[in-house]
Amino acid sequence: MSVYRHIVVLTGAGISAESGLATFRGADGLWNNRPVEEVATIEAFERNPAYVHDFYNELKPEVFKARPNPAHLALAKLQKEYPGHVCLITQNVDTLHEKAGSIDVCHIHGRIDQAVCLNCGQIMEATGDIDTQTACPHCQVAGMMKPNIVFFGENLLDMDNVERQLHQCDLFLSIGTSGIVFPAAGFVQTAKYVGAETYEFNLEPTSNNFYFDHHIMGPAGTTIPQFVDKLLQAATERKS
Ligand code: BV8
Repeated sequence: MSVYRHIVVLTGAGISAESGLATFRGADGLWNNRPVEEVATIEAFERNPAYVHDFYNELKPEVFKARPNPAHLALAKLQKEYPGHVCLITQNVDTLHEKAGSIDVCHIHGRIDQAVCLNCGQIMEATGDIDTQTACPHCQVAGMMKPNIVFFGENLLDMDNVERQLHQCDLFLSIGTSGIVFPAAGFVQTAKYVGAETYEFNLEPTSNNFYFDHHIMGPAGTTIPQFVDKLLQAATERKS
């Protein structure tokens, strides 16, 4: 196992599965009983904001109840103890990485505990329900609040930072994502292009698996702690 200067980690819904949160495209998929077109597209929000607000308001209690699992905890440990830089990018709108102790988590698809005012642009905490009548606490305008979640057809958040991180990385780990949604599914190509070693952690090979040097199959709650221990072990041996 080498020692790396700059590790970039991309996580998807699969890393939160063992915390009891549904993934999007699995058998218990979040989208299964609600066509994604009705919920997570900017057109759906413009057409029927009340329906989209209801969907996310209903989702909040179970997301906030969930606890980080060993995969989240191992990544937080890696960030704390690894001698190189560890950048954590997530497609997930839950905050289980933060609850596990991770810092500077890059939420490219937003966060379910936040809302954004479409009138003044202010992003704020929103752990309670928001709806079409909610007034913005910043500009007081009502009816312009939106979950701070990136819907299909919207640009991702923090992409300048993501591009910078990817262009510096020498190790890229993709954990619990089906590799279907772009541009996140293309991050591994950038990592490959700059010469990084690439690992995919999943229960099964994904549509993206051609770009990965290594495939570690199994539940992330098992495979990630094992892999993090190997990375830390190699760094310790290098030091001694
Ligand atoms: C954009 C927010 C520019 C809601 C989400 C044609 C080709 C290419 C691209 C496109 C295209 N047509 C349209 C596009 C662009 C579109 C896109 O990619 N569409 C796809 C479906 C083809 N992308 C966009 O629109 C993005 N924006 O491109 O901006 C633009 C601007 C204007 C017009 C056009 C383009 C915006 C994308 C963000 C959309 N929002 N979510 C919410 O989260 O509630 S996406 C949604 O999918 C979630 O964020 C989720 O994170 C993301 C990816 O899903 P995964 O995390 O991978 O989850 P999934 O269930 O799929 O897979 C779970 C995996 O875990 C599985 O592989 C499973 O095996 C594994 N697993 C399960 N358990 C475990 C496990 N692994 C390990 N351990 C376990 N225990």
